[in-house]
Parts: sequence; structure tokens; C-alpha cells
Amino acid sequence: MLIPRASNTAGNVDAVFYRILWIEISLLVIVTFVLVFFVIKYNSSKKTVPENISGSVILEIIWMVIPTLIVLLMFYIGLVSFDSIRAVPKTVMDIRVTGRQWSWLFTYENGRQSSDLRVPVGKAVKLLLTSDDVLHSFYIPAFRIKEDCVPKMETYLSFTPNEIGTYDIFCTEFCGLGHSGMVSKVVVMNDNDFASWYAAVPATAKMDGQKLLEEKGCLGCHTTDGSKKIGPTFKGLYDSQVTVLTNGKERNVKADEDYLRKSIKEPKADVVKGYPDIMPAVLVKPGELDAIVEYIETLK
Ligand SMILES: [Cu+2]
Repeated sequence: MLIPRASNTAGNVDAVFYRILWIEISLLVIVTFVLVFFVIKYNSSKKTVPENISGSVILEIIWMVIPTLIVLLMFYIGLVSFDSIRAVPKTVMDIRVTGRQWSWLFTYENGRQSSDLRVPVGKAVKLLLTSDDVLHSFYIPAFRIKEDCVPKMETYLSFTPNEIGTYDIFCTEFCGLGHSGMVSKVVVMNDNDFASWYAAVPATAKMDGQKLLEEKGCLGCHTTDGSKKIGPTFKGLYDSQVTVLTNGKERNVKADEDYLRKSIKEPKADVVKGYPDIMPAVLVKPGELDAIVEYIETLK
């Protein structure tokens, strides 16, 4: 088995998949067998003259009824499993999931936010999904769950993780240039580890620029270590000379504090040469903007 079954829904989904796969393999074997049988039986070298059949009510009923029953059986297998996956247990922890170009944001009941999803093992979780911009799709292969994130709409997923570990989260709806980088992790922790992580940072803690960059999704496109992503890196950016396109005209500017502030609030004003003009305006409160700019200035 390539991908672990790390949630209560995983076994269920796999069972449906394998039942339908076996039905299909059986059909393939039967059809192939009959095909080969007739190829041999009516081989031209045998000079058999086949009978001309003009119709058979019994045959027609058989080949309509049997496939219909098979399809209904597959539908039933899927429906029963789907019902159990969509049923949400009574006591659940709600976590809000926001997809945006190109990162995930998880908001917990106590106001804590993170860019990776953290859940306690064995506890039912309900994810409330939405999107800030375009269609995204939230997918955890190890849990066998997937649901679209739609702007101005709330969808949900529920699951109970049953194995401690770290698993991949992907976006499976093509959502623009940075789609392939829209990845995160779900960390399944034991009860105590989760409780201490959950309570660690009070919502009123001093704003940390690095954390804000992560939460606002900036690090989906920009790095802090000098490597190139969809957007320019923040490392060494402060006080450097940057070639930008302003209304299509090339000009050189110094990346001072004003430049950083303006580029966050109005990303379309000056677009760094060599990079696509795709950055969305970032919603930041004044205090948050200060913290982000202060942090970028330290990345020498
Ligand atoms: Cu996406």
C-alpha cells in the first residue's frame, strides 16, 4: 500500500474502490474470454458459415438487465460509503480552512491560526472550507478526503485521524501559476502534544512578521532564504536596487521601507522585472504591515 490509511474514512473509501475494481476486472476477464473464444471458433480457415440471427428478446433482456444490476450495485456500494463519510459525529472540533492563491490557512476555535493543519489523534474534526479568491480543492490523500473550496460559500469535510504522523495536503483544483506549490501538511499529534501546541500562543501575542508572512500566504510565492519562487525572494531585498515596470515603463528603484509598504498594498503599481504581474493585494492591518516590513528589513 503506497499511501497510509490514517483516518477512519480511509478504509471505507479503499473498500469501495477495490469492490468496484474487482467487478471491473471480472467483466474484463469475461469479455476477453468470450472474444478469444469466438475468434477461434469462427476462424476463417474453418470455413464455418455463421447463422444469421435477426433478433432475440431473451438475449436483449439479459444484456439490459444484467449491466443495469451491476451499475446499481456499484452505485449502492458508493452511496452507503458516501453517507457514512458525510455524517458528522456529535462532538467535533471545528477548524476553518481558507484556500487562497497559493497557500492554506487554518483557524482554530480559540482563534489560533497556522499554515499547517494540526489535529489530535482519535478526535473527530470538522473542517469548514472556503476560499478567499478562486476555486481550490482541499485534499488529504492519507485520509482519503477531498472537497472544493468555493469563494463566498462554506463546504465541509469531517474525519477522525487514527494514526500519529505527518501527511500531505494538496490543492487539486488548478488555481493559477502557483497551484503546484499550494501544499501543506497535516500533523496528527497525541492529546498532550496537541493541547500544549493549541494553548501555546495567546491570540494577543506580539505580532511576529515571519508568522504573518506565513499566515497571509506570502511564503507561497516568496522565500526568505534567497531561492527563487513565483515572486522575488525577501532575502537581501531591503535597501537593494530593483528594476521594476511601472505602467509598462522600466525604472530602477531602491527597495526602501516605502517601496516595501507600497508593494504589499498595491502590488500592481511596480512589478519587479522578470516576474509575472499576478500578486493579489494583501489585506493587512496597519500593525501587521509594520511587523511584516520590520521583518523583511532584517533579512539581509
Ligand atoms: Cu489552489
